[in-house]
Amino acid sequence: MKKYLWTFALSAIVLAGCSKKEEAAAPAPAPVASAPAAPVNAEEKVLNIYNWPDYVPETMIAAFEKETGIKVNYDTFETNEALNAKLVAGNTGYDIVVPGTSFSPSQTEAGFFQPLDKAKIKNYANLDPAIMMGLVKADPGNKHLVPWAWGFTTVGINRTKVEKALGKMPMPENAWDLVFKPEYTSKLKSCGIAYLDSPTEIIPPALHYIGKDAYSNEPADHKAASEMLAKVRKDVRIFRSTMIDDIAGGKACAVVGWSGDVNIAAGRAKENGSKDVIQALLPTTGALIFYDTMAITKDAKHPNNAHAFIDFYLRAESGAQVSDELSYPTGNLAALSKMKPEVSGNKTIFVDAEYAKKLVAPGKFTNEGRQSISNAYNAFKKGK
Ligand code: SPD
Repeated sequence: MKKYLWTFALSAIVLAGCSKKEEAAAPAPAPVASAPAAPVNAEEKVLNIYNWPDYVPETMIAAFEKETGIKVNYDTFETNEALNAKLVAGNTGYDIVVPGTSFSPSQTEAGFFQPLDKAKIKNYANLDPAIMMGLVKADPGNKHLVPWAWGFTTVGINRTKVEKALGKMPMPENAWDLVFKPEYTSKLKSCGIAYLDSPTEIIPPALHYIGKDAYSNEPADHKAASEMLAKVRKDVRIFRSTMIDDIAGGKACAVVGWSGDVNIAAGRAKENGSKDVIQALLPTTGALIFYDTMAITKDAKHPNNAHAFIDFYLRAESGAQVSDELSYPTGNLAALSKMKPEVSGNKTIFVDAEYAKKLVAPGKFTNEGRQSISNAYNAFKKGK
C-alpha cells in the first residue's frame, strides 16, 4: 500500500496548475491484464517514431516488430525545441512523436496531433488516473496524449569526485547551489560541470533557484535568470542533452540533468567497473517534474500501426521494462507491481509522498515567452 502513496501526492502536483474550470480526466476503465496487440488493418507495415535518446529498452522495438511484422524506423531528437521546429515545419514523416508537457499544450492547440482512437488501445486502462488527470491541462479530455515517461530535472552528481573537488567545504544544504552558486562551481569546474543544452531546460530551474515562477513568461524574469547564470558561465564546461556518457565516463561531476539519465549513468559507470557514487539529488527547494507523452501526428501515414505500438507500450510488462531498464516511471499503474522492487522502491525514481510535494509542476510557455527564454539562454551561453 505504502508504495502507491506517492501517486496521491503526485496527483496533487500534476493537478497544481489546473484551474477548476478545466475538464476532468477521461474516465479510464478498470485496469486489465495486458491485452494482446490490437489488430493492424491493411496499412504499409511501417511505423516511424521520433523520440528522445536513451528512452526505450533495448529489446522493445525488436519485440514489437517480431510480434506484429511492422518495421519500426526509430529516430531521436535531443530537445523539445528540435521536435517543435519539425512539427511547425509540417510533414514530419513521423507517426508517433514524444513531446514534453511544457510544449504539448501549444502543439495540441495548433492541431499537430490527431485524436487517439481509444478503442484500439485496449491497455489504455493500465494508465494511472492521477497522471491522466494531470495531463488534462496539456490535453483537455485526454484526447491526444498518452504518457511515455516522467521524471524531474535536477542536480546529478558524481559524489566521489564532487567531495574531492570541494575539499574541506561541506556539501550545500540546497543541491542547486552546486551548479548555480559561484562558491561551488568555481571548485567543481575542475571535475566538470554540464548543463542540458536547451533554453527551456535551463532557464526554468534557474528561475526556480532565484525564487521566481519556473515557468514565468516574463522577459524581466528571464533576464534575472540569465544574470544569475552569467556568474557561473565560465565554470560550465559541457552543454549537452545526452550527457549520460559524460557522467558515467567521468567528464562531468555535477550536472543540471534529468533524473532517469543520471540513474542510467550510475548503472553504466558501475558496469564499467567504476566504484564512484553517482546520484540524482533531491534538492531541498524542489526539482522540476516533467512528463513526456506520445502523440500521433495529424498527417501520420500509419495511424493503425501507431495505435498498435501505443497499445503494446501500455502493457504492464512494457511499463515495468522501461522503469527497470531506464529508471523512469511511465504512468502505467499496472506496471508498478511487475517492476523490480529496487526500482519501485528507489526514491530518486518514484519520489516519496513528502518529496512529491516539493516537485514543481510543469507550466505552459507562450510563444513570446519561449522567444524571450531563448534570448536569455543564448545571451548566457555566448557570454563566456
Ligand atoms: N533520456 C531521455 C530523457 C528524456 C527527457 N525528456 C525531458 C523533457 C524535460 N523537459
